[in-house]
Amino acid sequence: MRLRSVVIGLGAVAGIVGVVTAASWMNRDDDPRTVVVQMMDDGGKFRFEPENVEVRPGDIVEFVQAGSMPHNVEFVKNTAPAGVNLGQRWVGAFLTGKGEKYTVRIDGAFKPGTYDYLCTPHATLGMKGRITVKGARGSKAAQPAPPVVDEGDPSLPLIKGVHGGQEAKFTMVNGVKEFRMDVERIRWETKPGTVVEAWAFNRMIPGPTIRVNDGEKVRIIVTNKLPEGTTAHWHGLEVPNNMDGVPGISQDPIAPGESFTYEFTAKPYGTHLYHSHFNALHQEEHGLYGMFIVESEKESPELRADKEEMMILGDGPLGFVINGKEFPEVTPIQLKKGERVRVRMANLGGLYHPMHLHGGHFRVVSKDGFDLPASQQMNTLSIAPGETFDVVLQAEETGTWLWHCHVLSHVTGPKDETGVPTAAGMIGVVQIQDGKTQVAPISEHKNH
Ligand SMILES: [Cu+2]
Repeated sequence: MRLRSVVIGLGAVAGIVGVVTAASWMNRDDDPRTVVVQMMDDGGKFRFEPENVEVRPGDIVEFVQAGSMPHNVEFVKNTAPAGVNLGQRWVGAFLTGKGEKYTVRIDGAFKPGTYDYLCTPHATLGMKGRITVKGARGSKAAQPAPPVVDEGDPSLPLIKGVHGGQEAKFTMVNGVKEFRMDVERIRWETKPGTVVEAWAFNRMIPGPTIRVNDGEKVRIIVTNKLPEGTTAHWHGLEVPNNMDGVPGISQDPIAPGESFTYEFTAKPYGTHLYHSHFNALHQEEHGLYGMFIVESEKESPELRADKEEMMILGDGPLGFVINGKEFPEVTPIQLKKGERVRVRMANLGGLYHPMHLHGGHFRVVSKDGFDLPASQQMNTLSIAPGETFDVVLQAEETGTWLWHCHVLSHVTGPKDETGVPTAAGMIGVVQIQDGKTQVAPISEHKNH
């Protein structure tokens, strides 16, 4: 079988030439094809041309840089058919020079179905596209996708059924609260049937929640069990410059097998974070992050609540996750009617997420740990990467209420057997019980 080249999007003339060559007429329909998609940005119109292509197993899609800005191809993970593992191909490299190519072979990893993709920096400007993979040539129906995704090196520890962000254990050593954090590669279950390669503090995502008091002395011994360097950055905390975890500036990266001791006085009080600051696009998005809470009596009385929860958003190679889990595995916030909950929210992904609550409102009291001059009632709070918010919610109406990201591609999964996309990804749930009324189980939310 020869490879036939069908060029699309090079303009009308080139397109016709591509299709009308003598060789292509002589090809049978079951020959593999190369489909070209151009990455364009002329006239301020950021786009893939053509935006939609249909391919079959064995075909090749070539993304060709035809613009003046760097572009890449990022497949939107949870819109791919169930069971798909594109491995390293979820996110392609940035193409800078005209004519540079990112070649995607439609091999067995591409189950039949649709694959939405975007250019990471220009998605919000509309630079998105779709590949529809049809069944193999000669086969009548698409194969059903297998239900299980298992990615990552099988020799890595498999961490299943574990919830992240558990309170970090410490020992008191001469008045200093001492924590130990091991940084390691693992395989992490984001929901039943989906396991992804992750990089984690103490084998959980988010990493353990560090909770200390304002002005307390803390020591965190970070041991690097990764195959590459790492550092830990204390995000939002006032630390001495040499404790800031910035490679090249405040320290050398912690080499594989080595440890580094971070020591500082915890301040200011509020909701803060920690995360890797080395190869961060890879390390942080694979799960090397957690919450660093500094408690104080001086906090706004508006934050007083019966319960406390956290909502750490992540995206990238783990999928669209809340506290390291995808819907329906995200732990619901369970409240009794009348109860008040404080939710510490943070975004450690690479995209912004407008988090919308159904059926009620929450009050935003603090940002980045600092009390706002006036708290504000909201039902949708957009959280950019690196931001934290403290919000309080009063449980008023009995029921199962969604609290989800309103970027719809972050909450939409593969189609079910009826052809309707499923609920997936960044969907949290608040369940308010009054002890009398039956509320719907979370699993009832099937199509978003
Ligand atoms: Cu989102």
